Amino acid sequence: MVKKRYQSFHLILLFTLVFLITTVNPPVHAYLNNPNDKYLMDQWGWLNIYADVTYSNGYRGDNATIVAVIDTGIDLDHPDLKDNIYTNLAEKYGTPGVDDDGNGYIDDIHGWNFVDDTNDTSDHDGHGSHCAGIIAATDNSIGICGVAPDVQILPIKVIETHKGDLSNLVDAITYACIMNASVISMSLGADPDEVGPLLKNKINNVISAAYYGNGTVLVAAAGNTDPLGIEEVMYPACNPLVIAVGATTKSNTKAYYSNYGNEVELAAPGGDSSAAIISTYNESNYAQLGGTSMACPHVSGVVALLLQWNKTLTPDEVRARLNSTAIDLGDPGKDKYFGYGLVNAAGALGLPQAHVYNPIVDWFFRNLWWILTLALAAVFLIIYYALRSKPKGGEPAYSASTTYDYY
Ligand SMILES: [Ca+2]
Ligand SMILES: [Ca+2]
Ligand SMILES: [Ca+2]
Ligand SMILES: [Ca+2]
Repeated sequence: MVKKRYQSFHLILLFTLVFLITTVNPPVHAYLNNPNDKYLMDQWGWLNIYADVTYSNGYRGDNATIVAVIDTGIDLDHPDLKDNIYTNLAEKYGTPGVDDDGNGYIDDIHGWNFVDDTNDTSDHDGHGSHCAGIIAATDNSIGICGVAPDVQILPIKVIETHKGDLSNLVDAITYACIMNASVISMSLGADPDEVGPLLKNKINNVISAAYYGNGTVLVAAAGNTDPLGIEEVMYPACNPLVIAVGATTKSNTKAYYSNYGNEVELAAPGGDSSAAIISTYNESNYAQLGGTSMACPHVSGVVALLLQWNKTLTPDEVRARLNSTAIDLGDPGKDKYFGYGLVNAAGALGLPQAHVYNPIVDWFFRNLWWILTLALAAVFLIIYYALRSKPKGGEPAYSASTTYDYY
């Protein structure tokens, strides 16, 4: 009788637990003032640059700030990106086939595609979507959270997949300025020796116009060809008006592939095969990628935060601020591997360089519901066993007939 009751009790407990685990979708508790995005625990790049500090202090980017991502386009329907993609309202509510805002581009609702010269900026590669997510993936409990999750991303497509024509950069940078982008993020580049002088001159001119004329901050990837052993920074990163970004690993060492040279201005998380960078990918996916392409948007995101902190900063002032607050790595002072050092979101905004986010604590917060459920089951079990072993009535436990079997 007792044995039967004992068995059914365990079965009920087991079925209750299985029922809860399979049917209940418990609420996710944000850990203190941190984002509750699902993969935040894996976003070591976000953490290494102290984006947790800026986020918890309310610096998430000004919604009026436009960051142009010149790349392979962006997954416009991605649930973690769609709300942060710039929408040209004059074109959205305008007449199809008519350049409603008179900027020279017909129906440019979400940026422009300079590969096909159309308004279709969707991403068929994933690279552009990945870079965009590092800057501004939405703070919405799903996927990841960007460095500046409240800014708007302007997709400018210059590459279909893998390779593009550098000449598209002239119109792409000009377009970003027409659309009043505050930051231009370029996770692309070419060997400076292979860019013809005429084209280089044209691109240099539009970079100067963006920098001095529009006050736009330009950021570009240093390149991923260090294994070739050549001291060289890719173009346009090597242009003195562009912030050239090298890549670091999870432990803040130089990523083996990251190009180096005197033009490297800052370093940022780019990852390697042991720990890559997680971000949004095309077709509503997420992917782990590594490269200076991933380092560049970390800096672009911090620039956006800095412009929320002080809107009046010129590109020169932005760079001075980023460089003076960077976390020095490698040889003391500026060096050709890390530039001024690892970009530092907290330091740049005058905030304490003390993490408010810990992935292990976050794990406990996220699994609080299950931890409490299992703890409750354990308490039930303990009470059950305590009651079961307790003697009934006033008789001593050993007065049962079994006691006499000894003789
Ligand atoms: Ca237009
Ligand atoms: Ca139109
Ligand atoms: Ca998200
Ligand atoms: Ca250094």
